[in-house]
Amino acid sequence: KGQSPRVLWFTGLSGAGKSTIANLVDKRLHSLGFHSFLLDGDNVRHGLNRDLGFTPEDRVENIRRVAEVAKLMTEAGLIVLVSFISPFRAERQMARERFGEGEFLEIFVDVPLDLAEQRDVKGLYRKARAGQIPNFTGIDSPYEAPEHPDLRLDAGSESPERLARRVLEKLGLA
Ligand code: GGZ
Repeated sequence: KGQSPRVLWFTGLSGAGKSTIANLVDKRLHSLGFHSFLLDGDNVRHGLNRDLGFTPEDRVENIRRVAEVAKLMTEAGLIVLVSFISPFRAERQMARERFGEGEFLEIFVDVPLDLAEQRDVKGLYRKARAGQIPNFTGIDSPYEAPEHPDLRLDAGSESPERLARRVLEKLGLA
């Protein structure tokens, strides 16, 4: 306790593959007998945080609540995977500070904006460019890339499967 990661905090642009990679890692952790849980937009933004949108203030509050929930879950003994854009350095730092040394792993799912936009898996970038989604990260809302992430994943050129494996290697589990 106090040394091994309890929180795997994935950060990166929309469409970078955060949740895909986090899901693969989560499944693998389960099959290895770990009790883990994935927090992402699907299970948090539709419930606990459904009062929040995408203004800078709302994103700050979104991440604050997510960090607090992650803290509670680690206290309950879970390994928590967190998958949100979490665009601001200050909030990621704030989240890190809730945990002990070595317990928090910041994982930067790094994809060039133009590639995320080209892939546009959900058609959101196109809508954002058309002015239909205000405050879209990378278009008219900033993304502050981590300067010293614990792990950087090159999502521009490697598959989610490979990148999930890199996370497990980092944990000493692959
Ligand atoms: C960014 C948005 C926006 C705006 C809706 N900007 O690719 P997705 O769809 O599934 O993931 C994105 C998700 C981002 O929510 P987060 O809670 O991760 O953001 S933050 O950490 O900044 O609070 C995207 C969708 O929500 N989405 N509007 N304006 N992404």
